[in-house]
Amino acid sequence: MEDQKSNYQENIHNEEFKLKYTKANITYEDMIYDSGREKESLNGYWNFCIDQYDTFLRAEWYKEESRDDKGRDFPLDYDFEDWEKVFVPSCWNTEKPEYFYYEGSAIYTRTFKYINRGEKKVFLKCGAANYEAYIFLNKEIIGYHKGGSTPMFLDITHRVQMYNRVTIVVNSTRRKNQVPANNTDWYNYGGLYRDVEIIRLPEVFIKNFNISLVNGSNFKDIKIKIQLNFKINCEATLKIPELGIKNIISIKEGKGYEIIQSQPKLWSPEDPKLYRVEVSCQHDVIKENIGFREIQVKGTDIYLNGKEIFLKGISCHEESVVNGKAIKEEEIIENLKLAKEMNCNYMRLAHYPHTEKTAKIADEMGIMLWEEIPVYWAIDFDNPVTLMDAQNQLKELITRDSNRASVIIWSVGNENADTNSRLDFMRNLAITAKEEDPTRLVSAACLVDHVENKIDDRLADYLDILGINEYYGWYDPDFEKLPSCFINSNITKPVIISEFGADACAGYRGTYDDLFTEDMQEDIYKKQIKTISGVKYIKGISPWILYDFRCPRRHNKIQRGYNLKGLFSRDKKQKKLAYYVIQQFYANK
Ligand code: GCB
Repeated sequence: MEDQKSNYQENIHNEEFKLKYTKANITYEDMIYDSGREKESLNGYWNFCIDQYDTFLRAEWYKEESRDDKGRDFPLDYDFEDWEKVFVPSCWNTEKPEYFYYEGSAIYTRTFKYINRGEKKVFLKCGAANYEAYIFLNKEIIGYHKGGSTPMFLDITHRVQMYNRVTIVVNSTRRKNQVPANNTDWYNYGGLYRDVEIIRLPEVFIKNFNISLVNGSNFKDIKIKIQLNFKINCEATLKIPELGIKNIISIKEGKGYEIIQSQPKLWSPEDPKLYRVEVSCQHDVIKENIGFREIQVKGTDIYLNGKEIFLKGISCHEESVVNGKAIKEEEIIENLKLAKEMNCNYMRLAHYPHTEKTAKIADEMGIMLWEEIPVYWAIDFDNPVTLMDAQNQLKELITRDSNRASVIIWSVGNENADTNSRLDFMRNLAITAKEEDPTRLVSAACLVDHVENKIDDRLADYLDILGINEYYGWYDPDFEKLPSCFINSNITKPVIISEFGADACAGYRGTYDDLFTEDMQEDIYKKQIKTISGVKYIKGISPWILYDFRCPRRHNKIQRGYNLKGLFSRDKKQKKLAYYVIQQFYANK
């Protein structure tokens, strides 16, 4: 390092160039509660440049140095203002054909003006950037974030000026030690694909708050937890006008906790009642709409508000043909509407945290949700750094959505081989989820034990609900194994069939035995439904999947880069035959 320093052009020789940036790591601990607050949007056109060799980071372009110490100009390899403009939020893959397959670093930069309006704190929020984000403000690194689907918050109070340049380097490279790792069955979109915003706050503000029914209180107790940014003693106020609630909550060392008796009308998919909730402390106020409901398991049953339920679900990726992962609000509403029309009461948001907008809209529309972190397939389970990353993504997700009534399940992973190191890793996550949020259920989508042909995953001991993915009739054409698998299994908890399905090209017809036809998909759905209906411990299903999605692993003449297990075509314009099987099944359930 010393040698390199004395060398002309250090940056081209230093392969440890990332170290000084990754030290600025930001995590769930840096999050602030931003829902129900006023924000200013930095969305819109940003200057953009693909940075294949990471030269921005290596050569410290953020410093914008253009002269040596004697005042002589040297040539620069960048020109922020001259770069092309791309819209934020978006995925670069869908912005231009030549970026479609690009994985690596890209630079987003823009300027903004800021004048203080009396606020004491200023935060920058970025909803998500896949996978790493290096955030710079006014020639300084201000944060580094790992995890492609959760938000990051940066306190810029002491760095924001009247004229500002914000630059975010996003790196979408897949790596063995990341979560997810190298291999997934979905497209690896890169980009700054969720909202970028500025939040102005007073000196003392509500860093986090959580409000929910107390489990087992007969729906009569509401508990509220408040955390301030300072460890001070003071008072906060909770108002829920429709319930006649106006309570003072005493805050000790920055924390407040109170149980309030009330009998709210309960949130449910049939009647997604939300209350206007207002929490304030000194000069800070949060106002948002929140629902109250209780979700529990007893034996092999699931209860919503004390009533036994069956989760009539569908799985869904966060994707659209046009926008990739940067799906728009209209698209989220469309997806939830399609699910409702199919008589669903539940959706599995696979395989990573979807935007917080989805849970908000699901709160309003009345759809229960399974939310998941991307501990998917082969993960570096022995690596403590990978575990920290997964833990952090889980905590960021839980913190973000903890007041969404629609969210009933946190899932800690999908289809991971049942090894000792995986068990340690995922047990850890399941315990974390429970500790962070005892009011919801913890699950994971597990594999069937194919050797013994039974459901027998050691992780089950740490889960409230066992998710099972099975593709009998499709990957395993011997459908008869499914009924025997259910008979062979010794089950003491509710089971959800978190996936089953088959590929079908919309409009492609044939016999029940012709692969990739709608007819074969329909036949498999009929057999699945018939078998599953007869199994008492199965308390929900989320077939794979609402609509076809991009997948770099699928290249036969029918797939052409798409996973075709959707009940709708990729543009959601065509319904496949299996759609009606599910719609009917749910109507009768
Ligand atoms: C699975 C995975 C899902 C895949 C699906 C498939 O088990 O969980 O991500 O897309 O199978 O189509 O093979």
